Parts: sequence; C-alpha cells; structure tokens
Amino acid sequence: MADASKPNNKNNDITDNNRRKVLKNSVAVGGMAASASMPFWSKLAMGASETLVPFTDMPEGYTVPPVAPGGIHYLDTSKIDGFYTPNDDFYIIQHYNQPQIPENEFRLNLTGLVNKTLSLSLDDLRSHQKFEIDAGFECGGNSTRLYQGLIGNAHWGGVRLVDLLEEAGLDRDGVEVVFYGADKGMERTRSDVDFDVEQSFGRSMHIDDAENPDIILAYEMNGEPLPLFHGAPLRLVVPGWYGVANVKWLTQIHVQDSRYMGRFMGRDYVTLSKRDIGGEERWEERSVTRTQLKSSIIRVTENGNNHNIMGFVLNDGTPLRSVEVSIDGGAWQQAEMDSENSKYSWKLFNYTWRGASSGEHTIVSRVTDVTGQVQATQDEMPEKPTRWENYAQFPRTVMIG
Ligand SMILES: Nc1nc2c(c(=O)[nH]1)N[C@H]1C(S)=C(S)[C@@H](COP(=O)(O)O)O[C@H]1N2
Ligand SMILES: [Mo]
Repeated sequence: MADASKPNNKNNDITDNNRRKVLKNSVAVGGMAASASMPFWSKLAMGASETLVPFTDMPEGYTVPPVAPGGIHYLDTSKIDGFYTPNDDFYIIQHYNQPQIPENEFRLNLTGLVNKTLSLSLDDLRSHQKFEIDAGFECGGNSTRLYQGLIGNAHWGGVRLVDLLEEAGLDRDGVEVVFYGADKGMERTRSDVDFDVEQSFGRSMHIDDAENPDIILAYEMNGEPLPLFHGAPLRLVVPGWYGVANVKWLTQIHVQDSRYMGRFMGRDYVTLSKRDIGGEERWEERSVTRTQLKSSIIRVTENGNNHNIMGFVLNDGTPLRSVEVSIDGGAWQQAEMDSENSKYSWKLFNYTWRGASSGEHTIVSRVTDVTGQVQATQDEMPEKPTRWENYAQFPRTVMIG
C-alpha cells in the first residue's frame, strides 16, 4: 500500500470525463490484490455494449436536483463513472451560509495555547511545503433514502496541519484543537437561555488526533482551486472521518485546554446508541468522528451475458480483508478492487455476475477489515435512534430483462 504519510506527488491526470489511465500504480488494499488483469473503468465504463440496469428500489427516472447556490447537493450514485468525483458534482452540505471570502482579505489564524500565534495569507500557505492526498468521505447523515448520495472522493492539495502546529509550537497544556469556519448562524445554545447567540460552524478534535500527518488544510480539490461551495479558499480534510469534520471556509484554529462543546460536536452530529460501557449497558452520546466500516452497491451494468455489480467502501483507513457480494441470499462471493484505491480514498469494487436469470434479484455487499470487523446487517446494528452513521448492509433490487 502507498504510504499515505509521505507527500503524494503523483501526477494528477484527471480528464474531463473523469476516466482514468489505469494500471499506473497497482495498489493492494490490506493484502487484497487489486485486479490487474483488466482495467477497472474500461471494463465498467459504459461503452456501446454496456447498459445501465435499473434498480427497482429507485423510482423510475430518478434524478437529482442541479447544484444551486445555498442548497445541498447529492449524487445519483447509479451514475458514478470515475474514481474521482468531479468538483461540480461532489455533494454539498452546509448548515449556515456559503461565505465568499475575498482572497486578499483571507487569513488563517492559529491561536490559543501555542508558543507563537500565526496569521497566514493564502500566499503564505502556498509557500509552505505542498502535500497531496486522496480522500473520500460521506456525510454522517448519509442515507439509503438518497441511495447513499452524500458521498464523494477527491484528490486534495494543501498544507499539512501538523506542519502549522509545529510552526506555532504547542504548549504542553493544549488538549483540544478547535477549527472554526467563516460561516455563522444564530443558535439557541441552552435550554435555560431564552435568546439566540451568533456562532460560527466549529468542530474539534483531541490534539493527538490533530497530529495525524495525513490531515490537510486544502486549497486545491482535484487539481483546481477549492470551489466556493466546498469551502474556498481553505478547508480542513480529516481523512478517515465523516464529512462533518472537514470544516469549510476555515479561518481559525484554536488550541485550548478544555473540551469544545459547540453545536456540531456536542448537540448535533451526536449519535445516541445503546452500548456496553465497561460491563454496563448504557445509552451513550458520542460525537460523529471516525467513519464506520461500510460498503454499498451503487451501480449495475449489463455487458453481454455478464453483469457488473459496482459499489464503494468507506471506512477510517483500516486496511480491508474482503469485500463480498451475495445474490438472492446465496453464498458470499469475492469482489475485485479498483487498483486506484488507497488508504483514505473511497474503495471501489466490482463483482462480475455471470449468467443472471431474468427477473428481479436482491443483491447486497459486505466488507470486512483486517481486524475481523464485519459490516453489520440492519438487524445486527446497535439500537441507535439517532439518524447518524448509517453503515448497515444495504440490499438493493434489480430487474434483469
Ligand atoms: N464551515 C462549515 N464546514 C462544514 C459544514 C458547514 O456547515 N460549515 N458542513 C460539514 C458537513 S456536515 C459535511 S457532510 C461536509 C460536506 O462537505 P462538502 O460540502 O464539500 O461535500 O462539510 C462539513 N464542513
Ligand atoms: Mo454532514
């Protein structure tokens, strides 16, 4: 596997239609050999001979609304046709506004328990050593109702967070690193306060997590300047964490000695689930942080007598042991992995389904990581009344003509 802790300087040859040159770098995922026999996308890319097979769990003619300023956007996952999500189709979620920050006014301030406060312009950031990494993520609120549409995978370019933390010099009392966006909203913060106060979008993490050398302050997305809707000019990307951690329109990083408790850490994006806490069964409230192990089928195509069943895996970066597909409740069959998959990218897989009979079929995938953790079925999921972290197996239905 590529060492994601080293700068990734591979050439980025994303083309308009987002098809990729293949077999460039054969990356195995956690010992699982990627198929090198047949280029992944040239096998799946919809050529003249290949047609999309409709899912019967999707309404006929399913389409997604176009990208609109201020709105949210999600993908029609059955139409994903490349390893990288194009910038103009990458899903969009923001909880306040989409602030437009003039480049010459932009500053990133690093404050709090540091030896030296930093205030950096975009040029200052660009003059730091550049770091590039592939990372895919999904919204912690992604759902089967959108056929998993709140997902994306991109190549990010920018500065390592750890380089700036080192430059500022961490004070020994620092415990928590808080990331503030420039977008703001009015919030009723406590049940015992009867007025709203203005708050910025904010997220935090323990200082040990913040020192992960793969975390990037990104000013580029897929080789282009970071687009407005994705947080221009600078956003945080925390590989292996849910989308909410990736603070857009990032303007301040603050190191403090106490727990940050803003809305998106302490009230929203909080999973309530029943868990064994040291032998006691308790209802636990937990911030949405690391991505839970998940796979899903998103696209089926027909090619002669064969069908290609394609899907994605997202997780926290733990290497995978297997991705399997089951048809109509039959035995689990190994899928092949895209050779472009890397530690924190989404991991695309394909299963070649031979001799499918006509009629409706149920197909489902499951992923297992090297620690032996297996993706749960819906029935095996912990009791979890909140809507965050939908990582259960997702059975789909297709009609074979
Ligand atoms: N400043 C700011 N950053 C934010 C948000 C936001 O509302 N404001 N939303 C978060 C959430 S919930 C998600 S899922 C991702 C979405 O990133 P994207 O719109 O680039 O896909 O951004 C995160 N970063
Ligand atoms: Mo999200």
